[in-house]
Amino acid sequence: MKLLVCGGAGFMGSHFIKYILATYPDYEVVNFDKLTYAGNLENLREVENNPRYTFVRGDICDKAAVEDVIRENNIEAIVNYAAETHVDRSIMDPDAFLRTDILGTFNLLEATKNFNLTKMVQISTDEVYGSIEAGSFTEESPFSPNSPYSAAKAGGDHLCRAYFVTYKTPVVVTHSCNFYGTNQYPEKLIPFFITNLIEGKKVPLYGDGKNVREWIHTSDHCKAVDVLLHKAAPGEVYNIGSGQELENIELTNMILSEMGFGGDMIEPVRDRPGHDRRYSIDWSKLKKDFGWHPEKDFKAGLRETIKWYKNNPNWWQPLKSGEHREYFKKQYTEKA
Ligand code: NAD
Ligand code: TDX
Repeated sequence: MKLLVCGGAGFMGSHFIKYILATYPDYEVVNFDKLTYAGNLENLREVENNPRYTFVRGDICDKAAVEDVIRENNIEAIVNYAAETHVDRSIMDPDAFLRTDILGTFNLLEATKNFNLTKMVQISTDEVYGSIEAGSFTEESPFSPNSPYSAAKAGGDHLCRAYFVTYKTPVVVTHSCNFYGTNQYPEKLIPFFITNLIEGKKVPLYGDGKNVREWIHTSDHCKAVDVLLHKAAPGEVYNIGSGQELENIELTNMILSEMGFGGDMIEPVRDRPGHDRRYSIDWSKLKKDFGWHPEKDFKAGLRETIKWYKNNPNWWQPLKSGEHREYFKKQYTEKA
């Protein structure tokens, strides 16, 4: 198969490219990525000389560039990871979120339709469902997004549905819980807190720290997307979850204790505006239809992730310094 992975220089997209090249010896992958602040070709060093891997710099909002990359590489299917992804950035500056997460998705749907591709997998998030006090979101739960990020992702997802209903475009949408693992940009909770602690800095915990997130390891997410790329029927929607729910304060304490620090390293800061209280995903459909289930033990995965950041300062230090430092100054670090 000749696969176009959009956003393949980011965190999960780069894991997926490495997974596909290792799992399918006859597959060819084209990575189409704009290289925003979140795109990093260092994530793909180990495959950059693989003859089955090609990198093309481009923007999914650029219709002609999307058409060119598909035509020139005889692409058969798309997996779309390209998005603006950080909720805090969407609160400060939503513009790029609306363009990439809605208009970019629209361009990929148009291309999937016009080039008669066999499948487009749209990687989306549990955040489109909003916040849930008890129980878990199913694929039938209504959308109720609360941040510019989740509203933009919901817009892209609605277009996917409309393209299937109207044109029978073979698109499959995923709604996943929070990812964790190596190579995650150090603005998200787990890598931000780990790298702060390595630097001897405190970790800013929003609000009362009791917001709940569900966490899935990169390896389990790659396997789920593999199954959906090959087996899911066009027009289907699948939740991808793990059951590994934690309050932020519980997760923070796990990171602190694993790294040999105490609660004095927590800095309570003002809450994120519109902060969703709890996400929880019912992924029984994915298990029932394909037998997929998460395999990675969370504590083991977290330990490996911490070890990776400790061993790879050359990867993350440049991302917290220089021009990037301005962003970290603006994070919600005002005292509560
Ligand atoms: P990321 O922020 O690490 O990487 C995004 C990648 O997309 C970067 O390489 C960036 O350069 C690229 N990109 C951004 N705009 C682009 C554009 N206009 N054209 C081409 N490339 C562009 O992302 P991630 O955290 O790996 O998330 C990947 C996908 O998974 C996103 O769609 C996100 O909404 C979804 N998701 C993420 C999580 C999570 O916990 N991180 C959870 C659920 C769903
Ligand atoms: O400094 C922080 N302090 C803090 O308390 C940061 C960065 C986060 N938090 C809290 C906010 C959330 O409750 O930790 C939780 C996790 O925050 P993020 O890592 O920013 O992730 P979240 O907002 O849950 O969104 C993530 O999961 C769903 C991804 O960024 C999205 O792309 C994905 O769709």
